[in-house]
Amino acid sequence: MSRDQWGTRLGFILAAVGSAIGLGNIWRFPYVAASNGGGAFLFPYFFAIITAGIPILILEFAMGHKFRGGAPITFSRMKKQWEWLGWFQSAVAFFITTYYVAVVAWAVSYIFFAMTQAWGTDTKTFFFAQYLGLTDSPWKFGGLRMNILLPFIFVWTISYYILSKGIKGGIEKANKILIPALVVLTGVIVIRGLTLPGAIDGLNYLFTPQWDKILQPKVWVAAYGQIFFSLSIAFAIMIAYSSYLPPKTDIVNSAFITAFSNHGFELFAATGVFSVLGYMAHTQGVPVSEIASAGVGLAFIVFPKAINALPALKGFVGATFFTALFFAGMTSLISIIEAFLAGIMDKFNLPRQKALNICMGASFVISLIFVTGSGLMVLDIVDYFVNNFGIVIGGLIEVILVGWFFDLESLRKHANEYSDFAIGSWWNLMIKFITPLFLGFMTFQNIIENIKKPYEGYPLSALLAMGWGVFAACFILGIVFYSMKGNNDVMLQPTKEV
Ligand code: LEU
Repeated sequence: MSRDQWGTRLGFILAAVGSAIGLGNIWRFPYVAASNGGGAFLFPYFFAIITAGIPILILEFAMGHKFRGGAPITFSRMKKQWEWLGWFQSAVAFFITTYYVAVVAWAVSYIFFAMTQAWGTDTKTFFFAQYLGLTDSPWKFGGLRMNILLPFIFVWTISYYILSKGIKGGIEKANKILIPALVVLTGVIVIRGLTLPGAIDGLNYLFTPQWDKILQPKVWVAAYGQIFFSLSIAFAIMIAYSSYLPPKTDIVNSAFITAFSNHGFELFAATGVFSVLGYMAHTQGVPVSEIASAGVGLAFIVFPKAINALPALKGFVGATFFTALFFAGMTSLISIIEAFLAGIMDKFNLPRQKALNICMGASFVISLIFVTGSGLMVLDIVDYFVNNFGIVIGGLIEVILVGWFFDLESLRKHANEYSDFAIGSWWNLMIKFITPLFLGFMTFQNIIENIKKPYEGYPLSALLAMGWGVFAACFILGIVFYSMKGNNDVMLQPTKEV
């Protein structure tokens, strides 16, 4: 069986950018930044991009490209036992999929709500009580929410359709349409936002550093977590995507384009969001910090409120924002599914359709928990643990193994082989020393903090089951899949040289 392949390099870059740009940029970044010191967050954020984001992206592109497989097979080709890490990262991707799809589904509902501002004036009650039917404990599920189930199935169906068409005919095509559309839609929001009175207060809030915050380890872990999440690194996606590249590819350039587009877009979208928030603060005479600190609900509670406050074209601006969120989410969602799908197809030598049915079937069933009344709380816990521990620790193990127990230099040479500009030995330095040191220290601190103080005051049983439990499940799934008999030795070759 020959391996699927991207049609063009542009197609690959668009898909990688599409994976990177997602809910993380529009929905997650503003609230993570807001709850970690606003502008103060930007310093660790940029630090993490340079020391970890870009170097790891280059690393993963080089690995996937060189070893031509999803994360498990790629790691196993580097060293047999490392296959476990590939499955651990795939399991992280699997769990992210289960809640990511729910947020994309909310975005779909909100496109319609936005048209008539169906959310009314009390957008908080609307979101929590009416839409989500939120219960008072993560353990009280309260049944499936039919109103969410519909958009939820819609999102699953589109993902299934795109993925069943394969790399070139499905993922590449979808990104070629959705990414340009997303840029235009976000541009509309940014222009609208910046031309509103008070916009500058919102931007000041985002860009003014509050230096006292940056001494807290949690802010740094959040920054690393956000960079990993946002760039789709350390959880199998970029390894899988680059495994479909033709042999002669400019790895370094592709990685830089992907990272710059992602972070550029992140700040671009945040400019739009924060200027609209600034306007709202301006009309209500309250500080932006009060408005921006809404956590997960920022996009679904605060933003609708800001839409209500607009002088004109409320329906249009609102629908534009949520359509952007939907498109951004779709292109990322398909990439997370592809991440573990590739692992399953490779190892068990299954045709795409069959592997897709198994992978999506399993994630669909688990994802139903996010369509219940306690969905938001479970999501908050899973997202927090998966990001701050699952992704970050997966990334940490990756850089330590590859940096210290593998011929890192050979990967640098591989990355440079067809690249317009070559990466120097600074790259080895980042992978070998800087990233593991920083990440290791921060993660350790963060584990201690979380043991001392349970996250967000959730019941311990819920944190154990849904937070630490999911994290432990990634380890176990890693071992289980690693021990299964598969077909690791079949090196699938690309069909043609481009
Ligand atoms: N990188 C994506 C985003 O920023 C998330 C990932 C899970 C695909 O939303």
